[in-house]
Amino acid sequence: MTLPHRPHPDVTGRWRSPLRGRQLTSILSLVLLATLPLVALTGLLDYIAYGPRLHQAYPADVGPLHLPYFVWPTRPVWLFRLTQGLHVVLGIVMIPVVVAKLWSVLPKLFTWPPARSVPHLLERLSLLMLVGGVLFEIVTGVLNVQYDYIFGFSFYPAHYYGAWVFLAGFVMHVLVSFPRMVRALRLRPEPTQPDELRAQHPDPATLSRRGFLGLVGGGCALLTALTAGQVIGGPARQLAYLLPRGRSYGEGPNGFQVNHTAAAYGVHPADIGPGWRLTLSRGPHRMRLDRQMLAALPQHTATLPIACVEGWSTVQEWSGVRLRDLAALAGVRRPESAMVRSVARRGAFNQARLHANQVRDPDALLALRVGGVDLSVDHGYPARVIVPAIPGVHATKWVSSIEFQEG
Ligand SMILES: Nc1nc2c(c(=O)[nH]1)N[C@H]1C(S)=C(S)[C@@H](COP(=O)(O)O)O[C@H]1N2
Ligand SMILES: [Mo]
Repeated sequence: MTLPHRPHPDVTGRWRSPLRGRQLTSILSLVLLATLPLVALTGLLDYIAYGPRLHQAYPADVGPLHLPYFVWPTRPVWLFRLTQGLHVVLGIVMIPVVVAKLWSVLPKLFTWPPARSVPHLLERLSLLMLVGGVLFEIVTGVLNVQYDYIFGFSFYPAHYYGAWVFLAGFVMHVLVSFPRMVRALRLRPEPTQPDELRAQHPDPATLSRRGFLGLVGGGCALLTALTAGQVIGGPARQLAYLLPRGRSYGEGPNGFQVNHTAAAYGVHPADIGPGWRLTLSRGPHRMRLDRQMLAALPQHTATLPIACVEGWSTVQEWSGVRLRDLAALAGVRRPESAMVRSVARRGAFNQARLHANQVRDPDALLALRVGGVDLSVDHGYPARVIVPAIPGVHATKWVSSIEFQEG
């Protein structure tokens, strides 16, 4: 699409950086074009992982923004760890590129007159959606990762709808600007259109374009170092200052992240003491087991990640009773879904519904132990759910009941 001839946007000549120009902007655009779709895609996949089919994704009803939902698989076991890790880490790592790109086109924000024609007005509206959307997603995403629900509104619908505003702006912007970017990267100046990003009265250079790009890349590398360890694990975890490093830890094999302790979620010692019982049910039929009875059932061990939407994950060796064995005990041969509830009195996630594949998977457990020892109270003692590739929020701790539905 060729737009009508553009007058130079900077009538005052106050933009002085000699670095600005079509080519710099295009290099940054190319990087964002290659990465932001991945951030958006992994974010949307994570929404599907939450189980919108079971009406437990937030927001639950998205009207026309309904995606082609599918049942989130349980294999590979690291799938959610990958999608969520990529979403959060890449989203944070790209912040310097987004800022640099916005800086590089800043003079255009002050273009006068604001709209010369209907196509120009549409282009500017799409830019408003794009820039507003990307900044909104960065701010809400980063705040959600760093703090505990500090918003006056719910993070999930805000971030979800914000993503669609961003995506709409992004697609329109790519359609309009792609040819321009390609031309600029081929170093073939447009004959009829001067480079409107180049300063009219540039100051002397203090930094080369290569130096500027190095600075941006260095920022990205630093952010990678400060975040990726929470997903990759190992010694790099110590460096991951920018992702919540677990607000507390336990002892021995229980010494891994806990976002929310039992105390924080209103789990009283009496709820999980010797009087604790697990209720299994199928329709009106129910049975109750104490922890000794559970421990006497066949035990299975699986090495599985627990991956939180806030970007961190950890792989542990869990053991306990297979969910499908518990279903069979409740008289359900072909479980279609299971509703898991917790004794916790507070917290947004004290229940979760599991899909048929999540109940039937041979590694899907009601875990009693981790790393060879009993779960600590903060990790969900007496029993918690662990299912391959499940979002952390559905790995319910301090389970009180499981209600199975027959297929
Ligand atoms: N009962 C209950 N279980 C829960 C939660 C909760 O809020 N209540 N939080 C979940 C979340 S968000 C994650 S990521 C995993 C691990 O959380 P943790 O770090 O608090 O142990 O447990 C899940 N289990
Ligand atoms: Mo989480």
